[in-house]
Amino acid sequence: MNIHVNYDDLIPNNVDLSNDPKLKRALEKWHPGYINWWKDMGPEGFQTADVYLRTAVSVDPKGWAKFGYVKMPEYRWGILLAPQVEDRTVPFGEHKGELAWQDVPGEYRAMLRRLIVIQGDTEPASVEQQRYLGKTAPSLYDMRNLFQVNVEEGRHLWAMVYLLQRYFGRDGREEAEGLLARRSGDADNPRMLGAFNEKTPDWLSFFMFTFFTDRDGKMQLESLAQSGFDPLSRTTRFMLTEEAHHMFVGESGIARTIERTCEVMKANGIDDPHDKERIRALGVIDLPTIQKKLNLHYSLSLDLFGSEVSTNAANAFNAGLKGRYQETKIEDDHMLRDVTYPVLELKDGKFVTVDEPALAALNGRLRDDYSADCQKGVTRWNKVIEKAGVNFELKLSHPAFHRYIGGFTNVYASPTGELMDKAAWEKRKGEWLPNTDDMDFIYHLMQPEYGIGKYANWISPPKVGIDNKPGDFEYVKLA
Ligand code: BYC
Ligand code: FE
Ligand code: FE
Repeated sequence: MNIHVNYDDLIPNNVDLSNDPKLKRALEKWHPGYINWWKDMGPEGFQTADVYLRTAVSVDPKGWAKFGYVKMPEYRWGILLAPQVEDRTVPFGEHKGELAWQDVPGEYRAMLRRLIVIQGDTEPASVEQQRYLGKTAPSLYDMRNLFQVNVEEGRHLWAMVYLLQRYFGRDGREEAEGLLARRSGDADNPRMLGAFNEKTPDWLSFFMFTFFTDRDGKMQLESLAQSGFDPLSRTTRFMLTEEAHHMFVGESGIARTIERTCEVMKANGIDDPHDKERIRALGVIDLPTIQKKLNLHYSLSLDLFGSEVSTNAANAFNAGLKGRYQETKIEDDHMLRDVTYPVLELKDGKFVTVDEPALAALNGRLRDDYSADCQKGVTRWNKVIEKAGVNFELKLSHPAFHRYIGGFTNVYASPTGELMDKAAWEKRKGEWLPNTDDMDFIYHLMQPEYGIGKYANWISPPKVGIDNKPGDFEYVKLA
């Protein structure tokens, strides 16, 4: 197995591309369109800057990345698969125990292609959503992290396009074109999933997005990493190594914002976290506004799990294409015959837990695993608040709050799960989600800070630099 990557090819890879001329040609044909897309839809205004980026140069867990200054359009987006596990078998579903597939199983072709296309579609969508954020970066450190996330999402698109071009022939090539043609938020040709057509208008949203929405990415990639289709398993396994940094950017970004708010409150003798006027006047973000952004991005991300009870999910599991989170660590038959899973549902105006067939409830289960993972980060944020001696607690909103997909669609609930009618909800939604006043405040607050080693007033510096660089390191050399 190739641990090391061939960097001589136009497209760096560990899939022996030079010995597959047909695939090589197909990818090289797609490449210019990708670069055009990056230049049109990638980070606006910074394409000629030198950015201190990590590039994947190996799939060896002990040392897979190298750091150096790169102009983003010259980033080496490569095709990297985690090493093949010898004699790997399908870990779940009707084919459990059979040798994992090295080619697309004909009967599941359409289902598999759909999963890959949906996964692929989210990657460029997020780059599009984040394209203006460089203009308001709170520091060069943060700007660099934004661009790191962006180039890696670009690489994740390559990962899915490789699968489409390598394993799906003509319709795979058409889907690969479609991935460059759709646009986040476009009225005529939008991205496929709801949250990827929303705006990421400011850095608070960016941090929430990388915490909550990239974490959906983690959960979905973990499920696909279990796949009996071995190339999908291997490519998503390597994507997960990059994903950890994206969630770090979100979690630490919010933690630094909270830390700074609490620090400024203390220094000015403000004890009441709800004293919005005074806190905002000091140029930091009040904690209730952070809670509103949390409510927004968490609820949008919950929609990404699809319906809690879903035949699509059952079919993908039965087929051996998409497993559960940490499937191989779960102790059961991995077939889910005659077992149930408790799903929160609304029945006769009350929230009740219903035992649904476990196969049908796979999306609900993954969403629960996701919520538990989110809660760990929120608990760490609350420690920052507690340590500062401020009396405030951030909370994940109730799963029925602000939902457009699944069993809670058209349900009107507050973030604590209090039910009401639509009119009452509409009247109060500005208490729970960022309203125009909040958005105006954030918009005016977020002015760029491009000084070396300097940070905008609303956010604390990080504890350590990227690649152990010192505090005065020039992460982005602006052209
Ligand atoms: N928006 O049975 P259902 C990431 C559609 S994020 C719009 O409820 P299913 C990243 C669904 O397509 C990870 N439509 O759900 C993060 C279906 O339509 P059709 C992305 C939606 O199919 C940050 C119908 O509703 N990867 O990587 O079991 C930055 C009924 O579907 C939505 C994946 O999602 C929605 N939210 O589950 C960068 C993995 N939800 O086919 C990157 C691949 C559902 O009837 N995708 N629908 O027309 C999947 O596993 C599944 O497609 C889903 C949906 C989990 C998304
Ligand atoms: Fe990604
Ligand atoms: Fe990501």
